[in-house]
Amino acid sequence: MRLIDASRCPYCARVRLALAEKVLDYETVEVDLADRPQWLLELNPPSGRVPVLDDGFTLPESEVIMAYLDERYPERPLLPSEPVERAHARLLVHRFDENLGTDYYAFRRGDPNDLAGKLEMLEVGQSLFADLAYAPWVIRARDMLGVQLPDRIAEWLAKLEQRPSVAAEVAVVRAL
Ligand SMILES: N[C@@H](CCC(=O)N[C@@H](CS)C(=O)NCC(=O)O)C(=O)O
Repeated sequence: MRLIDASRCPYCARVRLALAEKVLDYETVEVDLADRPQWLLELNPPSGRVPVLDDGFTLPESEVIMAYLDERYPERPLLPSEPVERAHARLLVHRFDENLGTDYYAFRRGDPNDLAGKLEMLEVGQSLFADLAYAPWVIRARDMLGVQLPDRIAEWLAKLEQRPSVAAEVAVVRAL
């Protein structure tokens, strides 16, 4: 298995976290986001976005890759087993932009935003799948952007960081 990856990309981090949770062996192809290779534009047209997983076939989109890995490698599940809880976890991730992403990127650009309000309201601790899908941005908000997390979110992240997968991602971010 191969992951077309970029250390600083939080969408790639979702996939790194899922692969680490599943304890799967994989190779990494690190891409320079500022100088995307032509082969990547051809692999994932038109933008050449990362992440892209190669598991004998090519799969882009972090949310889809996480769900694929969970179904293909069912040991150590990420999604809950109960259908209503599974649906809720997927819904939470599907609504990432409105729940966090849009305001995170507005904050990063210095545009008007409600990142603080979105962090206050964030639904966490309900499923590993959703927690892993949101954690890359919360880690970057704390460790790269210097955002003071609400106590509830700081405590959730501190607990999540006890997982080797998340601790490894924190180390990646701190080395950027
Ligand atoms: N919806 C995609 C978003 C991936 C994404 O935006 N990746 C960034 C790097 S962090 C990228 O490659 N952006 C290039 C572009 O949007 O043209 C996913 O979930 O995988």
